[in-house]
Amino acid sequence: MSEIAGPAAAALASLCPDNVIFLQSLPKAELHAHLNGSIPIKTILELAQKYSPSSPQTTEVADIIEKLKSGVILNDIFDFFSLIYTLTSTPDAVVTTTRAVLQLFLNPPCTYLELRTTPRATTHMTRERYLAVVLDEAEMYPATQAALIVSIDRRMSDSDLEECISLAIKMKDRGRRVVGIDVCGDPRSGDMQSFTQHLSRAKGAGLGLTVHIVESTNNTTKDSLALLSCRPDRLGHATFLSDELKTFTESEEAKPCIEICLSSNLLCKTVASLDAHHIRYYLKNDHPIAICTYDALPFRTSCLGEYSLLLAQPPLGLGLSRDDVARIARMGMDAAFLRPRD
Ligand code: 6MZ
Repeated sequence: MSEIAGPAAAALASLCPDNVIFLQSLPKAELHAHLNGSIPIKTILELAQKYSPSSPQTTEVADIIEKLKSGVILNDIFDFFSLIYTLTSTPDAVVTTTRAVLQLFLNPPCTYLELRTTPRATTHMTRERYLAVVLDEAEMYPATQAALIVSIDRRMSDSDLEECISLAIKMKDRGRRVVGIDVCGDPRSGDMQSFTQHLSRAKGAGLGLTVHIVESTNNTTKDSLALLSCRPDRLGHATFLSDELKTFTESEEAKPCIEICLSSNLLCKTVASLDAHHIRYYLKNDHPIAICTYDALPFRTSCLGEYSLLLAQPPLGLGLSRDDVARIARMGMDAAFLRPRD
C-alpha cells in the first residue's frame, strides 16, 4: 500500500494499536475512488520511466510526486490528470494501473470496491477496449469484492455520452461487472440538463446512478436540480447543499447515500475544519453516508486513513465512538450498487 500523508496520516498515527485493529477488522466498502486518481506512487513513477525516461512528462511527474510527498496540494488537478492520461494511453498501461489500484484497495483493509473510471479513446484503443481491459482486471476478483462504475465527464458531447452509456449498458447486459454510472469532471463545465435523458436511460437499464453534486461553489443550482431530477442512488460530496436542494434530497423515499471524502475536503479547503464538516449534519439527521478516498494519489490517503479521521480525537479527527464508526461502515456496505452482502 502506498504510504499516506496529510490529515489521514496524522489521524492514523494518533490511534492506539487497538483502535487500528478495530478499524482494520471492520467490513468496509470503498464506493468513490477514481481509477486514474488512485494510482500508487510507485506505479506512476514506473509508468513515467516506461513512457520515456528523459521525456518532459517523466520529469514533470517526478516533480509533482516530490511535491505531493512534501504535502503540497495541486493547484489544478485537471492538469495533473492530463499528464497521467499521457502515460496511460495504451492497453498495457491501463492493465498496469488497474491492477495496481485494485491491489491497493483490496489488499486489506477494504472489503469491497466499486472503482470508477471514464472510458477513454486514444490512438491505441477505443473506449470499448479501455472498458474491457479495466473489467478484465476487476473480474479477476470475486463479485463480492470488485465492480466497476462507468464515469461520464461533464465536458462530454452528446455523442460521447450516448457512446459511454450504450457501452455501459451493453457490458452489463453481457454479464460484465458494470454496476453504475457516475457524473464527474470540472463543475464549471457542461449543461446537466442535456445529461438527464442519458442518465435516465442508464437507470432504466438497471444501472445504479451516482453524481458529483455541489462539491464546490462553482456548481449552479440549475445543474444540481437537473441531476437530482434523475433520482440518483448516491451523491458525491454534497458539500454545499442549499436548503432547496436539501429538501429535494430528503423528500426521497430512499434517501441517496452521500459519499463523503474527508481528506479531499480538508485539503481542497471546501470545508474549514472537521468540526464544520457536513458529515455532522448527515449523521445527526440519520442520513446514509459512505466514507471514501476519492483520489488517493493527490490526497495522499487510504481507506484506513479516512476511517481514522472518524475515530481520532479532535482536532485530528471527528472523535466518533467505535459504535458510530461501525454503523457508518455498515451504511457504506449497504449503499453498494452490487449489494455484496446479498
Ligand atoms: C473533479 C475529478 C476529481 O475517470 O480517468 N475526477 N473531477 N474533481 C476531482 N477532484 C477534486 N478527481 C477525479 O479518473 C480521473 C477523472 O475523474 C474525475 C475527472 O473527470 C478526471 O479526469 P478516471 O479514472
